[in-house]
Amino acid sequence: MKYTAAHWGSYQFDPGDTELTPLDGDPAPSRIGRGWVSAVRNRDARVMAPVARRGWLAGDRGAARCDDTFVEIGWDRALDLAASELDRVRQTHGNSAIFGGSYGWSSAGRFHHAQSQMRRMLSVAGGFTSSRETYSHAAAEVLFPHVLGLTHRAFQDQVTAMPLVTEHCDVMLAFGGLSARTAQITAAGTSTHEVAPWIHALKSAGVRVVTISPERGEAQEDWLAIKPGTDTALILALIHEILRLGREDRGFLERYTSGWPTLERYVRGDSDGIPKTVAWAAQICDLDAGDIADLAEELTRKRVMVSLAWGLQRADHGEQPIWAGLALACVLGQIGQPGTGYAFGYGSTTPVGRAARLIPWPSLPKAPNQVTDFIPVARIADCLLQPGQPYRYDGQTRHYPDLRLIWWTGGNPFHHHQDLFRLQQAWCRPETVIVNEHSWTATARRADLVLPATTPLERDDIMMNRRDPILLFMSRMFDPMGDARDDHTIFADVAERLGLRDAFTEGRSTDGWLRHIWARAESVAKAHGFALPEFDTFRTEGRFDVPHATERRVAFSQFIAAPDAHGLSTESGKLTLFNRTIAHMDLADCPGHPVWLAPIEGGALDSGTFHLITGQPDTRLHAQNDMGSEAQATKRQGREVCTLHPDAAAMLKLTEGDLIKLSNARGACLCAFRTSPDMRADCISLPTGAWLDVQDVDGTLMDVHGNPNVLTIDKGCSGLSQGNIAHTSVVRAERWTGPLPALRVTRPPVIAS
Ligand SMILES: Nc1nc2c(c(=O)[nH]1)N[C@H]1C(S)=C(S)[C@@H](COP(=O)(O)OP(=O)(O)OC[C@H]3O[C@@H](n4cnc5c(=O)[nH]c(N)nc54)[C@H](O)[C@@H]3O)O[C@H]1N2
Ligand SMILES: Nc1nc2c(c(=O)[nH]1)N[C@H]1C(S)=C(S)[C@@H](COP(=O)(O)OP(=O)(O)OC[C@H]3O[C@@H](n4cnc5c(=O)[nH]c(N)nc54)[C@H](O)[C@@H]3O)O[C@H]1N2
Ligand SMILES: [Mo]
Repeated sequence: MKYTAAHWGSYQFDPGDTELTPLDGDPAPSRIGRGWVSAVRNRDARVMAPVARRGWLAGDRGAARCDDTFVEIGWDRALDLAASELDRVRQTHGNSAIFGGSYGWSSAGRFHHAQSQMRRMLSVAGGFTSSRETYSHAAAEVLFPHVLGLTHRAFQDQVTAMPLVTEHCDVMLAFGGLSARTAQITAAGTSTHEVAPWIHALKSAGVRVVTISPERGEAQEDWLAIKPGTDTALILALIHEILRLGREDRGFLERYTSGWPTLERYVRGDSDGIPKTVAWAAQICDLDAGDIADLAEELTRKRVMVSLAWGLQRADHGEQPIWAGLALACVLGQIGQPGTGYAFGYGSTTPVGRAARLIPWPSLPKAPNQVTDFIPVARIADCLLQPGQPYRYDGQTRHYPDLRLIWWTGGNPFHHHQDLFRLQQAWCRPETVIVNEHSWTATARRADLVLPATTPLERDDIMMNRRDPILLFMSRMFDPMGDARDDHTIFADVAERLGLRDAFTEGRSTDGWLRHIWARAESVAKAHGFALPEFDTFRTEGRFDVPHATERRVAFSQFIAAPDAHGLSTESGKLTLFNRTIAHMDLADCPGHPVWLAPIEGGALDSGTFHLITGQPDTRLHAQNDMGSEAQATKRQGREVCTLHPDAAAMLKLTEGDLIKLSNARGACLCAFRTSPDMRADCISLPTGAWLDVQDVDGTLMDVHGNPNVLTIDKGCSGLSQGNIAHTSVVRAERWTGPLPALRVTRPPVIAS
């Protein structure tokens, strides 16, 4: 038996197999995995050989970096060109002109992690401008250290264990729902999927899960169908109603929080003249005032977990709902008790709240980056369009660097960024774009040099995840497709051309690195009281189960038990409900306490327009595996399928088989549709990840495949975090009466050498 792993799960196979079987013992294997092999064996989707863009070879520095033809150039020339371009840019403009932020999920496996390999190489070559935070939860990453005294990662590591919620909670307020769809995923791989069974367990135990979301979500009966972007108003009204009833936990607020009096004055309306009553929130959130009041009253009598999905803060003023949610949990006073309190990210991925012991397994050692400049990750288009311009970020006024060379590995900005037509303009600015990819993604199609990488199924690696009870030796299943090479090999060969091979590889082969990482893992295991097998034994057996792997944590339990001895690393040592540091930043879009601020789009909607919800796709990880069988099987006429309410479909006069055009001032796309009563009638949900296919249709540039990021807004949440606001946008929808353009999403024109 051999094993392998992906972010969506772990698999076993026998030598010679061409299909994967989910790992024994996984109670709910992911559907995404069913499309993995077909996606990576799809020759039309794979980059088969190193290529350069024809215009770039002829000296064009960007203007036509969109729909050009590529030329096969062979590995030697490709590596020479990559190395000499890197050298030219660092000599001419300095290393800060090289952008190695390269955001993206790449693939599971400790050693062949694409970004780690690339950043190591760029670091030994003198450094690169990096990026901070993630597209997943940037607002939380910047806010939490101020208000919780913890990094987002540290807080995620102590989110209360799921079984404790089943045992001790009466009401789970699930802002953004609780979803087994998103919990298919764990960064770096997962051996099992326990969120779908957990949702069943909650129900069997009689825990009332209240889904607060524009869509009902999976199998959840209690649904408050909130208008998108208005959760903060609802939360403030719940607090207001609890105050009106006189049932706030004053003891908790005094002992464990700072700044409550300021927030209380705001909620009561003393500071701005607007009491945040249930009636006030009802019209903002489009909910029934009586339902909000009843819910508030119930919360004061029950054991409550305030749970927010990550998606809530991927929106304009995304800091506010998660900060307000913390305030609500403080008003209820149940933080630090088993199964109640405050949580962020249950179900957003598998490991949040997993009852597993944390073991800090090693990864590829970093090399020091001598360039300290960075950008907030979602500000890439602003940076390219406005070099030198100032922007606010976490209390600083910073300036965008002048980037000349972009090297992207293991990510797909033409999937993940917002307002992709704007990114396309920005993408013409750098002198050179190099992309390592195994597939012809929209980003690879917009590169000057494309270096074909292997997939995890084509190489040996190790799956070790700090929250996973199983270690796997990932064995190669197929030979590399075409001329694909491992990212490590590619970067070692580039380093060689710069005279830096040994600095990059430390003299190790791939096998030597796997053994080295395993040797470091052995020390980690020893420190945790158990022994790992010898490397060769592990390689042969393929699987190691960590002993005594269970741990049932309670978030903030130490602080609650002894607030003086275990004070938080915030400005007051307590949970901050008004924060002086943030207040002193003087940001209109993120003042010193949670506030209701209307989002940039989505107030009163004109007829024919809808809120656009662009959540994670069920059949793939972002844009990965879109060309695999599982994602393809759900498309209609080859297009991505959006969901809308039957009344909305009737209003648009849609009939079965129609396509829809979604548009706004930023762009337009075509998609198919399905109807569902489990969706607000003023919302359309179009999952992310359909490979971008921009075509000129009757004089209009549009994506013809169903990629929502041509419609989303490229703006930061606020001057605090600068996180993306993917969930905030409004679109016009109409029945498509034009021609049906043929899709052009796979290999672009390539001239053989
Ligand atoms: N509208 C909207 N947009 C969003 C979101 C949203 O909710 N709404 N969500 C955002 C979020 S949370 C995220 S995390 C981002 C995700 O955005 P990305 O992480 O950029 O998306 P992926 O498709 O996972 O891109 C990973 C790429 O790495 C490549 N890759 C995999 N393995 C390897 C390898 O070994 N070597 C090399 N060289 N390449 C490899 C894959 O082929 C793939 O193209 O999207 C964001 N975008
Ligand atoms: N299958 C699959 N799973 C994934 C991924 C994937 O690509 N595919 N990506 C992974 C990644 S990188 C991440 S970061 C996580 C993200 O995980 P999440 O952020 O939890 O997922 P989303 O689908 O973006 O949004 C969650 C829910 O929020 C709801 N929502 C949208 N707007 C609002 C609002 O204004 N108010 C409220 N109350 N609800 C709202 C949506 O309807 C959706 O049901 O998912 C991970 N899991
Ligand atoms: Mo994410």
